[in-house]
Amino acid sequence: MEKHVKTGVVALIGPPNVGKSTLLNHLLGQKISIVSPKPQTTRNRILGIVNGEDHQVVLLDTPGIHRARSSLNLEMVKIALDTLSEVDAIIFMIDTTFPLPEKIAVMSEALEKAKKPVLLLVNKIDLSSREKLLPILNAYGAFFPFRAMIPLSAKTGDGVDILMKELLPLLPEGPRMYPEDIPTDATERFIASEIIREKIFLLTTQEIPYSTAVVVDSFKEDETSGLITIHATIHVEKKSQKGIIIGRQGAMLKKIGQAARKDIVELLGAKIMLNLWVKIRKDWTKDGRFLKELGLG
Ligand SMILES: Nc1nc2c(ncn2[C@@H]2O[C@H](COP(=O)(O)OP(=O)(O)OP(=O)(O)O)[C@@H](O)[C@H]2O)c(=O)[nH]1
Ligand SMILES: [Mg+2]
Repeated sequence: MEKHVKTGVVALIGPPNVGKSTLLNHLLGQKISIVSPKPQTTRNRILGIVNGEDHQVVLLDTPGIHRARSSLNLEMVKIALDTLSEVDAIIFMIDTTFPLPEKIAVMSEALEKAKKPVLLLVNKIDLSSREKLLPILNAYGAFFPFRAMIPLSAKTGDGVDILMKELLPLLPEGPRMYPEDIPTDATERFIASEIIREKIFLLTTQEIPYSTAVVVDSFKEDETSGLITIHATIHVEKKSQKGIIIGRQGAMLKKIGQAARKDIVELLGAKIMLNLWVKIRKDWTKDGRFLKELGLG
């Protein structure tokens, strides 16, 4: 009989930009979920499988919960809140700069409704002093019956051992749900499109990252040479945005392509040929059919 371990599904939720995806990557020991200093980087639910001698945690990274207006953002928040119904435990993450809990009534309602054990993580302690933590822990502790409140740094890993120590007792025992050598259920195609999107988040400003979606149109490996050729389209909402993404004499598109290619090479451990196109897809952020194609809604 297969060995039983602590195993369950855990949602990683919280406001945008607090470090949810950084934590997922840290726990996986590799980059699966994209990260940027801009809010609303993650748009889909990203599944990461964290394996240990005595555990397998299926961690669901989600888009940051915020007051959404556009169809795209409403879908993102819905994805985050919907995960709460299908998990064994919830990790609710804030960071040390985050405002006090009264400001996030939407989330307390969602946490109460879920009726699952919830851990509070206060991330980015590497940026803050111990004295600043105490009022945050007091305020959040009065706001919701968290099973534990854990200060940590997803970047340095400080406190992550305590998180695992508090999390594992909340999970049932059973056989592993996934083989031990796969870190995610996301396809290489999808991760490649996300890496390209991350470079756009890192290299462009203002509304550009939020007006951009990336679709991998083809992904082909040459059997003999091992070369993987990827064709991807960067969709923007209007002409001016297309000009910015392409840049002067194609300089911006080249920069995005080079940075993305480097990461994709690292991820796949193969030679990569990356071809990028930019297309105007008017008002795609409101186009339900296209959002569905992107796995949103
Ligand atoms: N100093 C410091 N920075 C961190 C830490 N964790 C994350 N960051 C930074 O915070 C920013 C946001 O990190 P993400 O992991 O993208 O945050 P997120 O919560 O997934 O954001 P959304 O996907 O937009 O909801 C990035 O610039 C990270 O490098 C940390 O522990 N310490
Ligand atoms: Mg994220």
